Amino acid sequence: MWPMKLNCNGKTLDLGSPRVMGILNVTPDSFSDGGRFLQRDAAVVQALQMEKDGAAIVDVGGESTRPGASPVSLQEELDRVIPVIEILGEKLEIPVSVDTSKPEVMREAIQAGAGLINDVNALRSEGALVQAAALGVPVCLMHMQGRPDTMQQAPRYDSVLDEVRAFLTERIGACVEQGIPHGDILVDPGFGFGKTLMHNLELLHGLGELEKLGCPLLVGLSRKSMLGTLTGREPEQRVAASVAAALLAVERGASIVRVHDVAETVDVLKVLEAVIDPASAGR
Ligand code: 9MG
Repeated sequence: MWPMKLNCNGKTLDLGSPRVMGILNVTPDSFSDGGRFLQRDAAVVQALQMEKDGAAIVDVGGESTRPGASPVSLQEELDRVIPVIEILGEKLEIPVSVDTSKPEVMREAIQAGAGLINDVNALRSEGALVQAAALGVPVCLMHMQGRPDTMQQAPRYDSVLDEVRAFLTERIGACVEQGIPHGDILVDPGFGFGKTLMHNLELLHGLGELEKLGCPLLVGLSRKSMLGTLTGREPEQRVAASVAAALLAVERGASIVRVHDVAETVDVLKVLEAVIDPASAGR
């Protein structure tokens, strides 16, 4: 069994019960166009609210990984995320993670106070694995088939569950060989990253199989297009579907759910926990 508590650059992430990771996208389309300083302030206010609402960690990202999104330059990504992480490192009691695949952003983010690396590219970018190992913080390795700009064009698998498991097994091995302790590794099947609706549903159905990897599972389903396909709703109207998906993921073994709607997800997980362990209710 993996350690219940992760040391995230001096702040603790306790995985003794399922946790919520709040999504903080610091991209121009995420906050109204009021200039950099106003956008930074709005991001900080949103993160503080997530902490109040019960998030256990806030994930800060400056490059969209949505299907079809174009890459941003290193300098642009640094300019977006580092000032926000610096402020959050001081103002939040909970840890901050950095959502990036670039080794330079990893380094500067951890120096600025972030405590976990969330890499949708599973540390495959040049220099990322060595950099992450040197930084000594927990890492989340996510499965993706292809690249964000093209990944949804024609995803195909013989067995999505087997292939995701094999990929994550290989990446865990690469990390351990590079000196990242097994107990500092989280894994994520990467819902929506090079997967059709059927692939995503098969993965969610069989999520429990990934527990055998021996690492905490992090899962992101919040407002994703698979929920739009199932409900016919636009992203902002997918709160109920997102919360249901988070609940299903936690029931199948997810330790962390990455969500936009923190308060709603925290409430539902409180109900789940109370039903599983009535003695915990009201603690
Ligand atoms: C950055 N990002 C977007 N979607 C994600 C997901 O499903 N998992 C993780 N770990 N990161 C994600």
